[in-house]
Amino acid sequence: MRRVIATYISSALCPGFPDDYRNQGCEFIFLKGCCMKNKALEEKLKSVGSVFRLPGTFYSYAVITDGNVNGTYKINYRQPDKSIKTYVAQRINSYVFKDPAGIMENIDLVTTHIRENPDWKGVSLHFHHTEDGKNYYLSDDDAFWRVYTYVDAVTYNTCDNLDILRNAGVAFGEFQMNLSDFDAQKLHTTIPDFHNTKKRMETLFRHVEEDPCNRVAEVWEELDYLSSMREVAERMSLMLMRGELPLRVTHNDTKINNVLFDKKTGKALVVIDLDTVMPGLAMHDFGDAVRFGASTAAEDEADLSRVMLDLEKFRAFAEGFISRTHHSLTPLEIDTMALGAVTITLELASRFLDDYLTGDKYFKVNYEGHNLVRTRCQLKLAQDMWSKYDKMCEIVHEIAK
Ligand code: GN1
Ligand code: MG
Repeated sequence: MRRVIATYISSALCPGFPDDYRNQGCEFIFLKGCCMKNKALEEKLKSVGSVFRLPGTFYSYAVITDGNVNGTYKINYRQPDKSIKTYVAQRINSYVFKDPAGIMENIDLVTTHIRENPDWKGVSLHFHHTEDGKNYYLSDDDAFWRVYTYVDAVTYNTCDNLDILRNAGVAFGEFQMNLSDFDAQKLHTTIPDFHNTKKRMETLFRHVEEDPCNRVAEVWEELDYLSSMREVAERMSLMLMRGELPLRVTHNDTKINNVLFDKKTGKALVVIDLDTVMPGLAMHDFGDAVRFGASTAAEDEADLSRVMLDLEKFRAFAEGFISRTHHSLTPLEIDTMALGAVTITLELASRFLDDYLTGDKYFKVNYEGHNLVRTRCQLKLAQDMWSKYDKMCEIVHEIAK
């Protein structure tokens, strides 16, 4: 049996299978050329669908391979008129999220708040409810599930189109502005110290001392670089502690693939993945989107010569983001936009490396050493960003003027 992960499998391969979000992967198992699905998973998805009372007959599923922590599946239901209706079922990673019910309450509060804004024109995700009125389901094996109606849209894991990047900036900027009057006290802290870079570094270096998997010897070079950049990486955490930067309600996971775009117009429809909406720094949101969207390569590119910050992409995203947020950002927030990108890139490198050193328990890995490849890629990107730091600041100030 050969296991094939295809980046995009069209309806031609699996008849009746509707077009996917363009860049999203679908996982199939091929047996002698015929498309076989994982039976146990299929049964699980069927039972989840029935708990959420999805109408029609279960028809097929596909694994969406985006996302490094939760399990995401497209599930297709045949309707009495033979049409196919598609949903997204997600298994929330309970190693990462200790209070999935809290996440769902946050999502309910945040999406309701956004919808109530009379100026808001986006698409809204429709989460389904179980018979007892819950928007999540705890299955027998202690897994947390949620289901929402699939939005026919396109997402990007890498993107060279500057208009799309500008639109992503608009979407994340608007998201932040829409939540500017939201009472942060109402939110559950879904992952404590999520973007506390100082704490992330402390955790990494504690695990270096402990070396539980005997992997430290392989990564001295990476640790040396992180040590040399530690003061830079921790600057924003200290500014926050000193009260110099305002705490806002932020998304905290602003990868460009967390924006759904209209297939025809390329305009952003909705920001998704609200699992980590918590109080945070605006520049972490800006920075994480730059880390992902303005890189010349994927987040886990193994050929480091291909990994760089593209200043034109940076400019396009910054234009979109600043166009929506400039009236509310403080001068220090504007001054630290470029630093936000460097910070989050170093932070993520430290998280990938920490996971590598402690046995790959947090992020999903597709192969042995995947977290180390991700670490090296993020460090190369951080290095390139740091060499372009003055230019990034210049671009931000040019736009903000
Ligand atoms: C995880 O699962 P995904 O792709 O939405 C992680 C983010 C990282 C990202 C790196 C809860 O997000 O913080 O930036 O991987 N989410 C969590 O790809 O840890
Ligand atoms: Mg996420």
